Amino acid sequence: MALEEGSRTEQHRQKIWKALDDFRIEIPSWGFANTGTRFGKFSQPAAATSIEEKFADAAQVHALTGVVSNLALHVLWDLPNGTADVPKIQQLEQKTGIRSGSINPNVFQDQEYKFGSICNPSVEIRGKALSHLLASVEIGQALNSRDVSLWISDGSNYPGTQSIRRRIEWMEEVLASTHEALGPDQRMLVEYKPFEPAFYHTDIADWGMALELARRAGPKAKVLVDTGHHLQGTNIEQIVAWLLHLNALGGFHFNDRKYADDDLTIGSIDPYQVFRIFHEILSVRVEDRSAIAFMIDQSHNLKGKVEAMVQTVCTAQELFAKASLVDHEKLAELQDTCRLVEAEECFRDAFWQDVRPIVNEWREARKLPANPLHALAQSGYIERITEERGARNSASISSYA
Ligand code: LRH
Ligand code: MN
Ligand code: MN
Repeated sequence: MALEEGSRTEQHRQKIWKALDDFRIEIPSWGFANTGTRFGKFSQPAAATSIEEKFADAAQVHALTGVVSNLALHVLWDLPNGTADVPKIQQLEQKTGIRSGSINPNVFQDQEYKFGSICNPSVEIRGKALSHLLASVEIGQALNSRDVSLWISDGSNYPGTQSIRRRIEWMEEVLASTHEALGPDQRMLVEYKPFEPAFYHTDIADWGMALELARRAGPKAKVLVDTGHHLQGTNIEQIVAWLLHLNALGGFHFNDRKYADDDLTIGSIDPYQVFRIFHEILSVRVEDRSAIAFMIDQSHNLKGKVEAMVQTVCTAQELFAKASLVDHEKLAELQDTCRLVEAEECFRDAFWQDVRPIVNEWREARKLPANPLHALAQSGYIERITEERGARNSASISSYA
């Protein structure tokens, strides 16, 4: 019996180590800065106040976890001068060892986008949005970054106020022109979201619309699944299975939610859902696993930002490790013979394994701290950045007192 258990642990170890060796995750620059809700922002003394500090925080998360060598950049927030900021970013890459990850154009903040960006009835404003998308493609090329992630906030608030159909045509034109500008190794990822900031119709509201727009734009366009961008009860892993089947899955923005686009820590509300998504990915043979970008899109209004990001990465690794334990052969056999309870138990058995001791061993073998959160607390990093950034952060937030 003990022998059997020993060999099961050894099997688990092998599966988990292999899965973790392949696992990389990208973190967002905006996850380190002060962010809030539409009701206001609470300033955190340790929040990053500049692109230098965002790179420094990303490097700290990477030093502790070893799996986050890319930092996603939001053009307007991180490269306000467009391509002119590229040399500065390259210097930061050199200094920190962190590479630029996906490039995120921002066509949602400018006052001119009040009635939309790439779907705006004004041809001038659509042209302006296209120029920004093209500049983002150029930034991506200059930084050797593969993915340009497009989130289009366009939509309307009241029925009859906009032509949904004409907006589709305008959007198709802009996306085709953006696709045309992509370099040979570049991709564009189309993100969808059902509502917010628009509350009646959103121009790219779900995966069907994103998929069709990507297909029409061209072969380098794929769908980006933000796990928080679905209506309650949506079966996200089924969407993932379909996109995998169609070779149209570009990647993820991982986060968790209880109600809407809450941007909470991955797996904090429903870890089983992340497990089920990872299972879909691990159950198909893809030639190049890195073709599915794992990115985090979270903003921590209340939690410490670096702590939350380390916690995020560790949680993602744990859930990926659990998903790697599913016995695919056995599961397929049980599914094919419709042995429902046994099939479900085979699936759940992987989910309920405590993988943390093996994940910690893997970390130690890779000369990483066994407990990254504990190591962060011991490192003095948070105290140092709190002291360095505290005054800047309190000055940047006004009080209503
Ligand atoms: C929109 C979104 C999108 C943005 C990011 C900051 O809700 O998910 O990906 O670029 O948040
Ligand atoms: Mn997102
Ligand atoms: Mn979002």
